[in-house]
Amino acid sequence: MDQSVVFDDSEHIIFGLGDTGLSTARYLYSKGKRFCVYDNFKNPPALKILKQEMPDIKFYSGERQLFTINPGTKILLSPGVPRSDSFLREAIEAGATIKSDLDLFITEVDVPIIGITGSNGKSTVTELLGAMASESGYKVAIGGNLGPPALDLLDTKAEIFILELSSFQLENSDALNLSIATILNLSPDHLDRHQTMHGYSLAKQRIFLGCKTAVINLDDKTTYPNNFDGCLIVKWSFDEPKSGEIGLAGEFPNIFICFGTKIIMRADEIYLPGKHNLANSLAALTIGISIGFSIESMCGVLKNFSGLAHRCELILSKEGVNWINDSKATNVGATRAALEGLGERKNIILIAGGIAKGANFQSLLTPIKKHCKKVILIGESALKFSSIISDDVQVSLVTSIEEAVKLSKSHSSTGDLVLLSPACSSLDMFRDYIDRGETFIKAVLDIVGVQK
Ligand code: UMA
Ligand code: ADP
Repeated sequence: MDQSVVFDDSEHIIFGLGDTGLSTARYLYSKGKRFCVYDNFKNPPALKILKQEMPDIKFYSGERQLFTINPGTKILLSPGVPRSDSFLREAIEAGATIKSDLDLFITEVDVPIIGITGSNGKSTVTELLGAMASESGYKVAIGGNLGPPALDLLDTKAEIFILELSSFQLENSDALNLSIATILNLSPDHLDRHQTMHGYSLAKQRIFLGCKTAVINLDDKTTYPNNFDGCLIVKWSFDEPKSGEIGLAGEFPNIFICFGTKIIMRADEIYLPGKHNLANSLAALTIGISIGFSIESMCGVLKNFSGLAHRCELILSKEGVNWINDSKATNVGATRAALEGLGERKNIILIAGGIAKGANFQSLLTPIKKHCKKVILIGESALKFSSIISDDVQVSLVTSIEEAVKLSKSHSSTGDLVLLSPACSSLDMFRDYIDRGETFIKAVLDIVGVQK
């Protein structure tokens, strides 16, 4: 630890120098504000860039007991830093207030900002809606939790901003007064950070603070605002819609998406597979209609949008077996959606496991029993995960993705589906979910071979 005495009376302290911290530093620097940067690590990812671009800005790490925190100091907190951090607690006790990059962002924007949160589907809906806005003729910028950070979007001069917002970001933000805010769904995630589902839900609920319109899923009460606070409520569901709502009508296989009594399109024309993507599509349509996007353009997007990498992505079909990369399934809700959306009879070999983030796997018991012929587990949670799987499903524990792919190859036959959908975060074995997905793709192509 550096023992030199540090006195810093900066008006703002940026805490955390990753993507968010760097975007915040660039913003404050461009405004000529007095600020410094603090990080628990001596060499955080963006330090080199900070030193190059803003050589006069002070960076501190580890000197916290020598720091002068004045009442009124604003800590611009990176989403990855938990509230339990001891420097943060000391700072709050000394009278500092916590703000987020989003609090700064909204002061600069006078066009509509749409905020999207939920446990799953945020990135998909954000991208879908971005494409819908573009097709409807708007200059749109998208970012937030899926990157780039919000403040990096300011230069785009967009007519609409669409932000994916995580519970971590919302926890740090004041009322964002969004034009449209939505919680898509809620299932256990990040319980290691928020402790309980109640705590997690309260963080998500902050998206509605001061919003003009709240978009809710009528089938899921966890998506309703706790306090209506005078905002307009717009609704979607899988049921037949009332006037002003989006929903479904008709009998299988002729199911139609309707806006009130008006038919918009056939549900089976949506390109993305699975019931969860039907939900995502209805949410995106409801937001789009609320803001005035062209219905025709939005339907065109839904018919062609092929989805994002690492989300139920087909990477190889060989000898009747489909190999699917769903590495972005970092919680049980996402893996459940993949099993229910893609599974038929017991034809899935599931590769799962990693860091459970405080969740238990109980809600996967039924879909695994129904759809999986085999489960292959990796990572920190493998033993805990295996304990919930019933005896009639074969389970193997392995130590690498490559081993999991080899085992899947030897157990699969025509009509099967090998699905990497971990229900866990990847950080025990990989850099991130992208690294995990790419490792899987490489192993499949190396071990199973390319398509003939
Ligand atoms: N740090 C500390 N102490 C800590 C934790 C972190 O000093 O206790 C420092 C580290 O040096 C770290 C820096 O703070 O490098 C920044 O940390 P950060 O984790 O907030 O990272 P950013 O690079 O700013 O990325 C954040 C989001 N990360 C998290 O929420 C953990 C990114 O979402 C987001 O893309 C980015 O802002 C831009 O908005 C990632 C994520 O995993 C993809 N999000 C979670 C999720 O999707 O489930 C919520
Ligand atoms: P997020 O940004 O919330 O993590 P993504 O769109 O990146 O959401 O998808 C993450 C994972 O969740 C993927 O495995 C995807 O298949 C799954 N998923 C997407 N939409 C939903 C939904 N509405 N309900 C449940 N799972 C979903």
